[in-house]
Amino acid sequence: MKLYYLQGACSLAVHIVLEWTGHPYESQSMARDELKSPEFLGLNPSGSVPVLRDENVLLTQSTAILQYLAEKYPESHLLGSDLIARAETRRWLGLVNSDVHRVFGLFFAWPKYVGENCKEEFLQNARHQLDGYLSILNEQLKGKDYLTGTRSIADAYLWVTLNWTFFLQLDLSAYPELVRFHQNLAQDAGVQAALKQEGLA
Ligand SMILES: N[C@@H](CCC(=O)N[C@@H](CS)C(=O)NCC(=O)O)C(=O)O
Repeated sequence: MKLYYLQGACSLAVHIVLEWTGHPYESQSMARDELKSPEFLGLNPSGSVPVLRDENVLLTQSTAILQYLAEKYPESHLLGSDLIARAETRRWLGLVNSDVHRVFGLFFAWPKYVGENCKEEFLQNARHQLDGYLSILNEQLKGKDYLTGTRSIADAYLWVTLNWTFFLQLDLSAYPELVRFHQNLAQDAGVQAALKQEGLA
């Protein structure tokens, strides 16, 4: 099993989940420009991470990879124990991947969308969208340590996206449950190990 990752990117969620499964794996750090090399485009034509190779299985897309790992290692209990619990995990995973991650992408890549003259308004609108999602997540975490009540693949992904707020200097203080969630999970042994692997701790 081998993970291709970019330091601190969404692939860190896969790195954390690989640690949570406790099974051996390899990981390969990629430089951003290497993602567009012919070799890497052969693995993922989108030129993005994460990419996971597991013998003859080659997977892209964070949600597919995370669910693959959770299903491959059911003893890790990272997806949910019954139909409803699994649907709940996928619901939060979907919100983090399709909505939260997408909006963070606007902060990281705003020059792809607007010129310097529109930057401020664009980022204000992005912040407004992000706040909508953060409010929902903050509410969901009230009285819980994890999104669905028990640790799942969705938590790893949420943790990684919240980590980006530090890099982007986005204030999270209006969301005390998210701050608590981020601080608690930062102490998790699997999170610590994945950060260390990526040279971030
Ligand atoms: N929909 C994809 C998005 C993957 C993605 O956006 N990866 C980013 C890192 S978070 C990336 O590789 N960016 C490099 C680039 O686009 O040049 C997924 O969920 O895996």
